[in-house]
Amino acid sequence: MIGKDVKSVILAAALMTSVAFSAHAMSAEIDTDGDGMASFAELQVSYPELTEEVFGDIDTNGDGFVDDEEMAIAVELGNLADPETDS
Ligand SMILES: [Ca+2]
Ligand SMILES: [Ca+2]
Repeated sequence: MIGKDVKSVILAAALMTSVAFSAHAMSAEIDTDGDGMASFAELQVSYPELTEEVFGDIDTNGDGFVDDEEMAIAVELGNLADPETDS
């Protein structure tokens, strides 16, 4: 199930990279459904130790999703590791 989805995720990532060329904090690895926002479940895949409490801190406008801006702020504040910096 996951293996089948990987190709479409990679395709979506390539598309998103070409379209959204501005400062794009949201990684396609996190945003697996490609809606441009990370749900708690999506974030937990990349950040298994993420708690709902921390998620609530990150989701500053409280809509239940972390958008690009909130993601960037969270990385800046150290609430989340920078997904781009994997080394
Ligand atoms: Ca999403
Ligand atoms: Ca939000």
